[in-house]
This record gives sequence, structure tokens and C-alpha cells, in this order.
Amino acid sequence: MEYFLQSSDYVAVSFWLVSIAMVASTTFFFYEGMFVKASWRTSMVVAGLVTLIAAIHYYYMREFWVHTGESPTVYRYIDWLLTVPLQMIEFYLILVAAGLAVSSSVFWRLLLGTMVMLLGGYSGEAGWVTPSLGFVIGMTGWVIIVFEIFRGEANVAASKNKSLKQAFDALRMIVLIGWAIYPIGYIFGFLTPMIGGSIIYEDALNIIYNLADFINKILFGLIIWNAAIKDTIRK
Ligand SMILES: *C/C=C(C)/C=C/C=C(C)/C=C/C1=C(C)CCCC1(C)C
Repeated sequence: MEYFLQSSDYVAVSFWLVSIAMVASTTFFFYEGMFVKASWRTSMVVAGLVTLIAAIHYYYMREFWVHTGESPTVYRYIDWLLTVPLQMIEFYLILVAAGLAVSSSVFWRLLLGTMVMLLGGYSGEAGWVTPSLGFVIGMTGWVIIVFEIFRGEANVAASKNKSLKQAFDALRMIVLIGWAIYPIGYIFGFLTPMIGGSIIYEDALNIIYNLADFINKILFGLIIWNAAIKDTIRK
């Protein structure tokens, strides 16, 4: 058992780097949020809350990894359970910030997709069901979310406002492409044991998930910041 992070432990180093990046982005989002148009402030605060919640979990996950050498699965999913719904609220908030009316059922459908996706993934990772069944359930939840933002009511509302449409399009590319990194991590971790022994698969799983969180939480917030700034300058 190690008390401190070993420089040769590159998975632990990746936990460390993401922790710091999350703290730095939180500061940035909260600070910048004070200078954007009032209707965007809640969106900026929520972007900062996502990275703040992640930062706390990353410190904890790094410790867990350093001491046990095992995947911090429970903490990872608690983090996702808190932050993914907040990101789904963002889709709703930016529509409202742009003065567009959407029914709250948009948010409930996004939340339903989130729950199915995370419950499926966790069941597979925790061994409640087979890894492949967990994967299929998780993918189903993701498809519900993708359908809602590409074909559902939110999409129709967003297309009515040009500047918002840009931000909305960028955010949904995150959900489509950035989020695809997670199932890839799951495949490496659980569906390709032939790639190597258990050590390699825990490493790959955590490195890929850490990279995914780095992109999908920080870039997500930056897109909202960019839209907020543009809308503020334009007046
Ligand atoms: C901030 C955290 C985020 C944006 C987490 C997103 C997590 C996912 C998109 C997870 C997706 C999964 C699947 C689509 C199928 C396999 C199981 C999961 C949970 C890894």
C-alpha cells in the first residue's frame, strides 16, 4: 500500500491533473459568471458547480486509487449521478436564457435517459448484471438523451434563435462525440478482457474516463461561457 502518489503511477497522475483542472475551471466559471448578462448567470453558476463537484470527487478518487490500486467505481458514479443531471439542466437553462419557452417535460425526459444510462453502467461495473447487459442498458439511456436533443422539443425551440443555436449545436456535439469516450472506456475495461490482465484493464478504464470527464465537463462549461459572452457583448 502506498501513502503517496508514485510518479510511475500514471493513472494516479491523471487523477491529480484532472483534480487541478476542475478547481481552476470552477474559479474561472464563477468569476466570469459575474460579468455576463443576468439571464446567463445561472448557467455559468451551474457550469461551475459541475466542475466543483467533480473536483471534490477527483481528490477523493485519487486517494482511493493511490491506496488501493482499484477503480473508484462508487465515487465515480456518485459524481456522474450529480453532475450529469446538472448538465441536462443546462440544456434547459440556456433555452430559457435566450427567452425561449420549452416545457419542463424536456428536462424530465433528459433525466430519465440519464438514470437509465447510469443505472445500466453501474449495474454492469458492479457485477449486478453481466457487463454486456449493463452496456446495452447504458447505451439505451444515452440514445434517449441524444434523441431528445437532436430530434425532440428542445431542438425545435433552439432552432428559433441563431446565437443560441450555435451554443446548442456545440453542446449536443459534446453529448454525441465527447460522451462516446465513456462507452469506449467501458469496452476497454469490461468487454475486452483479451487485451490484457486485470491491471491493464483497470488502468485503461480510469485513464479513459478521466480524459472523458476533463473534456466533457470543462469544454461543456467553456461553450456556455462563450455563448454568454457573445450574447452579453451584443446586448
Ligand atoms: C461529467 C460526467 C459525464 C458527462 C458522464 C457521462 C457518462 C456517460 C456518457 C456514460 C455512458 C455509458 C454508456 C453510454 C454505456 C456504458 C456505460 C456508461 C455509463 C459508461
